[in-house]
Amino acid sequence: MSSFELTGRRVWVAGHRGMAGSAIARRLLRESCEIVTATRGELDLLRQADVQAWLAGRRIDAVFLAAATVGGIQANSTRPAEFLYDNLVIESNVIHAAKEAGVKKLLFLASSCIYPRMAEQPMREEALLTGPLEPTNEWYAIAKIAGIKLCQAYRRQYGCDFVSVMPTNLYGPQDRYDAEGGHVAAALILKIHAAKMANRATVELWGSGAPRREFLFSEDLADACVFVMKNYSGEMFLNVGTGRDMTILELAESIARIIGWRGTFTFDRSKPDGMPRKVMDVSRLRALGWSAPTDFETGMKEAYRWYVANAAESGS
Ligand code: GFB
Repeated sequence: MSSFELTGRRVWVAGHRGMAGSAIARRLLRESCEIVTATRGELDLLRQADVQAWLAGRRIDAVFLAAATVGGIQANSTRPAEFLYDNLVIESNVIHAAKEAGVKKLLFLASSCIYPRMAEQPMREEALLTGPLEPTNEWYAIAKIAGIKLCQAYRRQYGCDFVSVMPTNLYGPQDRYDAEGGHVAAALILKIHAAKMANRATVELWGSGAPRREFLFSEDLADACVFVMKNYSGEMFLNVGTGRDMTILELAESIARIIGWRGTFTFDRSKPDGMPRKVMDVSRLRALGWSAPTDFETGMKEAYRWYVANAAESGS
């Protein structure tokens, strides 16, 4: 097993304001490294020359590339240009600039939506590019596949130690709690909390409630990213998840129980279901020695606690 020391290193978390990046920055506080961040005002990742100039002057040893334009099924399918263009440009700029600046190690966060719509479940890393993508998120998936390929290409041609991880669906602090554009877990926390506050008896779910998804706590993803950065080097990317899934209706019922709302769910079947099932085969990462420490109930209670303390009033 390869080993990369973080102690004493200068580590840039690109995307430190998002759900994954903020969790990585918090997790790195335990690593005795120097955490470097830049706000969007300080550095626009869409501008190649700015990214190169910024990295050239900073002696960064390691990069966590968590910056991306993200969102749930509706945002993905209604803003295809942004999801494709922003993500292609951000990852190209950061990966190329990291090579130019002599960054020693880079970890790129891709997404489980890169796998074909009808991939065999649980999805193994080998399923990449074996079939057509899920139409609701193919733009985002194409960009993330390109990011994985960039890491592999820079490793082959320039010897860069750049690796990729494939997180499954996430939930946790600093997600976008937005009923229209958010991921399903955040959107349901928002909608069910609002129903409880307003004493409403029903909450509408999109689609049929039957699709199956796997949910990983963002703090566990961060722990996995630090583990991979320290312990893994290779061209093959690694799935990160729990290996367990549930239906969207089961997710909604679990969140309702945690929030303490006793109503019923209705279904808006004009909204898409998306991929019928998405659950990761996590045996590669498990064999390296990492598995998700937080059970769903504990993680979701923490996500809800964060939502109530930080985002519930503004509804954003
Ligand atoms: O997280 P999500 O929006 O995207 O979940 P994906 C979508 C699933 O939840 C669909 C159902 O089956 C929806 O019909 N759903 C039910 C809802 N109610 C709601 C709701 O109120 N909001 C939302 N958003 N969904 C994601 C990609 O695909 O996969 C992400 O959008 C990322 O970009 C992630 O790649 C891994 O799971 O379908």
